[in-house]
Amino acid sequence: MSLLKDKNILIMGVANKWSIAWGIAKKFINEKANVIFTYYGEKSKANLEKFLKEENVENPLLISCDVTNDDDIKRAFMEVKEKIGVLHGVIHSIAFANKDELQGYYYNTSREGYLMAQNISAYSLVAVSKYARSLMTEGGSIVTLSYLGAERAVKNYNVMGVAKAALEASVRYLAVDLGSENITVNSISAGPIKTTSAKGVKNFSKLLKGFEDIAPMKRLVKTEEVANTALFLCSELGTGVTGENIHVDCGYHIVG
Ligand code: 0WD
Repeated sequence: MSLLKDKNILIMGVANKWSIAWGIAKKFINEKANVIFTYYGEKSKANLEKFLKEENVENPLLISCDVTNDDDIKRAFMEVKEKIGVLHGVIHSIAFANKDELQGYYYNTSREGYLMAQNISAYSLVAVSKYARSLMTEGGSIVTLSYLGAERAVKNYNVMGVAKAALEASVRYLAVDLGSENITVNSISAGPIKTTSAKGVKNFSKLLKGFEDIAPMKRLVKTEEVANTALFLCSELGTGVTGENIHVDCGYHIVG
C-alpha cells in the first residue's frame, strides 16, 4: 500500500543524511509521495542532489529558502505554486540557536540570541503556514518537530526550549486557524537523535546515555520511527488529528 500516492509534500530542513527531515523524506519517497524540498545553503543542496540520485528520484524540485526572510519564503512558495500547484503536506524540520547559548545559565541568553532562536525555530512555522495554506486547496497536513525541552527545563537546552514552547503553542493556534480549511497542524516531540543540530547542545552524548537508562523502552528513538509518525499525520490515517504534540521518544516523557 502506498500511503502518500498523488500527494505533493514539501520538506524543509534537510541538511545532511543525519537530518530528521531526510529520514522523513526517504519514508515519503517510499510511500510514493511527490516530494519537493527547500534547502538552506549550497552544501545542503549538494547533499540533497546526491541523496535523491541514490534514491532514484528523477528531476526533483529543490528550492532555496531562508526562513528568516519573508521575501524568500514567498518566492519559494510561488515557485511551488507555479511548478506543482497544489500542496498536501509540509514538513517543517528547522531550528537554530547559537551554540554558546545551548549551555550554562539560561539567564545569560542574549536578546539577539533569544530573538534569533525564536525567529528561525518558531516564527518560521507561522510564516510558512501562511503560504502553505494558500496552496492546500484540497486540505493538508503541516507537521513540525519539537522536543521535550519545550515542556520541561532540560539542562543546556535553554533558549531552544523556550523557542520550542512557542512552536508548540503556535501549533495549537494554527490548528484553530486552519481547521475549517481541512488543514491539520501538529508537532512531533522526538527523543534525542544524533544530528548536526543536536550536537550543538552541550553534553549531548551524556543526554543520550541518560535517556537510554531512563526511557521505558531502554533505548534511543530511531529517525525512522519519527518518520513513521510524520507519515501517519500526512496520510489519510491521520486526518482527525490536529493541534497535537505527539511524543515519539520511547516513552521518556512519562518518566524522565
Ligand atoms: O535530537 C534531535 N536531533 C531532535 C531534533 C530532537 C527533537 C526535535 N528536533 C528538531 C530540531 O529542533 C529541528 O526543529 O528536529 C528538527 C530537525 O533537526 P535535526 O534533523 O536534528 O537537525 P539538522 O539536520 O541540523 O536540521 C536542521 C536544519 C538546518 O540544518 P543546519 O545543520 O544547516 O543548521 O534547519 C535548517 C537547516 O537546514 N535551517 C534553516 N532552514 C531555512 N532557513 C535555517 C534558515 N534560516 N536555519 C537552519
